[in-house]
Amino acid sequence: MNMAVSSIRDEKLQDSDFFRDVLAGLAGEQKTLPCKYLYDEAGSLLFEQICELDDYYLTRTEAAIFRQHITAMARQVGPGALIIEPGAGNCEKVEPLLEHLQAPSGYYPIDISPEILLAAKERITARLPNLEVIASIGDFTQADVWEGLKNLSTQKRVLFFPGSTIGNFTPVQAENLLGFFAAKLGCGDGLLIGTDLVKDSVVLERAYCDSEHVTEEFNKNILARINSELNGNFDLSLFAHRAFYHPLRQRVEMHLVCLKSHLVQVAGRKFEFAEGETIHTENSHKYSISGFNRLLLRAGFSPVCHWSDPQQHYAIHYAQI
Ligand code: AVI
Repeated sequence: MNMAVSSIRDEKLQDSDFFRDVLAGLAGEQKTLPCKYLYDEAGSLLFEQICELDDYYLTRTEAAIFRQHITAMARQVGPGALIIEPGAGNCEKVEPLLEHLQAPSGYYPIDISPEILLAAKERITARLPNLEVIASIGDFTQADVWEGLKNLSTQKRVLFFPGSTIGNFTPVQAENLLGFFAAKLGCGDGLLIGTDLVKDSVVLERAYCDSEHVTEEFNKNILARINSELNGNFDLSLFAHRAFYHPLRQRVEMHLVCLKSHLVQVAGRKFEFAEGETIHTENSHKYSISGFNRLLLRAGFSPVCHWSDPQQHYAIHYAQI
């Protein structure tokens, strides 16, 4: 590569959130990396594999709750509703709900990936030709992707946020995010949201330290991403995957443990790693029903009801403004 091209590339790189967040995260006393960066193309594929694992009970438990209670959920949402889904991805989870709703006025999925969202829109339109699907491309934490809602008239808006995604935010961040969602809704509008419940630590730790080591690969992939996108030289064999339940914080923490003291370079910056030191890569918060109800209230929602599985591993809550 000639010097001019490489300096343009470096400038672009230094302008990215990924660059800034990684350098700031590795410079802290407790090294951290924001979990949203686990999901590049390889990471997203690995996460899909995690969802299929026997040890990872969350996805299949949530799907079973939807299957069993979909009629009651559709009744709770009510007729003529517009369903809004932040971070919709391939929109697979919402389909059974859309099919069971009485005369929904539309579906408004928001996602950063145009390819995945537009393919999903085609699939849903083929299956439900009378449903208006308005795909909004972008980051759901930014105001612009919500603009399209202003032109849509509807009897009621219901936000759909499954997958225990809320668990990857700290309780304060979760309260702020739900408050941000609440501000997009009006009186009588609703929220249908999935949360993983507090439970036995053995079950929790097995879900995040699976016997097939897919979560290990998912966790280490963030280092591979830094190597390829930020010119890093992480040796993945010098890091081990660790995930444990922290009962006081009610969360599973995911870390990468350094196995031997060494120096790592990222985008020309040097970072020292001591043996045993960790990079904290993800939190996955678990809630009790009452704890989550309190969070909903603080964010401006009134809890209405919830549905759970027989083992009380997971819950889907309905709340309204
Ligand atoms: C996306 N999120 C809800 C997953 C979770 O369970 O916190 C991410 C994940 N991390 C490791 N395994 C799955």
